[in-house]
Amino acid sequence: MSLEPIYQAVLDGDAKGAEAAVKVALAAHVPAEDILKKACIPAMGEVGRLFEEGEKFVPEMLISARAMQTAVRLLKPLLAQANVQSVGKVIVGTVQGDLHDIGKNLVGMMMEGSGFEVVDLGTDVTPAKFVDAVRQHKPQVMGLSALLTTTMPSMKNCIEALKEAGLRDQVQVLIGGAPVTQAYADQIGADGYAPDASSAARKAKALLGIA
Ligand code: B1M
Repeated sequence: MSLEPIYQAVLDGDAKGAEAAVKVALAAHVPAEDILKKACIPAMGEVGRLFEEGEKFVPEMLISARAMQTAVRLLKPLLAQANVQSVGKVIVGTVQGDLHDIGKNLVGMMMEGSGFEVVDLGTDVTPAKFVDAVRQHKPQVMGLSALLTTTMPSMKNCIEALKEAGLRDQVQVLIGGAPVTQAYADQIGADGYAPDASSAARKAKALLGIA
């Protein structure tokens, strides 16, 4: 079936339309992952392109993001069907100065779906907060998300803060987000990079040596 109504509703920032269209697709047994990957994510990509070209503005990006989040709420139970036994604990957060959370939320969901216990620290998370969370929750993986080139350096600051706190050896640092690359991960000494939410969950398992 065509996923165009979902794509269009997210692009237009029509949350009610997105909700209705997702319900129709789910009723027609379209897999949740297809709805996400073939309609919602491309629609947000198009929003970004239109923003770059000056055809959309910040408030429109925001209402598209809300429409996407409405769709994602319906998909979440299907994407994150909990495994019986936890394979480990992950903390995720969007780094300091950065308020983009859709990608980070998807990473959390896919991690949950892969059997991880997820602690979500939210957005605009300072290196000190990440360090405190590592002390408190003792995760095996710390996942950092950044969507702005200007906030990427905060990822490096988080790694430095872990080193200063003597915790660097206790947690695997996984990074991602649209401007982030494997080369950047190597440059700042992160343990891993993943380009999207599904590969983030796979990479987290690989870092822990889980098949
Ligand atoms: Co902003 N924004 N935004 N924005 N925004 C971008 C990122 C931008 C690329 C748009 C553009 O110019 N084309 C641009 C950044 C340019 C740059 O730095 N090079 C930009 C800008 C400039 C800004 C503001 C500065 C605009 C302004 O105020 N003038 C401002 C900054 C605010 C701040 O953070 N301090 C701003 C604000 C906003 C909104 C609040 C309006 C809204 C965010 C709402 C929200 O998140 N709740 C917003 C949005 C929606 C976008 C775009 C359009 C969409 C982002 C998104 O949700 N994509 C975005 C353009 C774009 O990305 N094409 C843009 C969908 C999401 C599923 O993808 O987040 O990439 P993504 O996540 C993916 C992967 O990256 C990966 O997996 C995810 C799923 O597959 N991933 C990881 C993410 N984190 C990971 C972590 C991992 C592994 C993988 O391991 C731990």
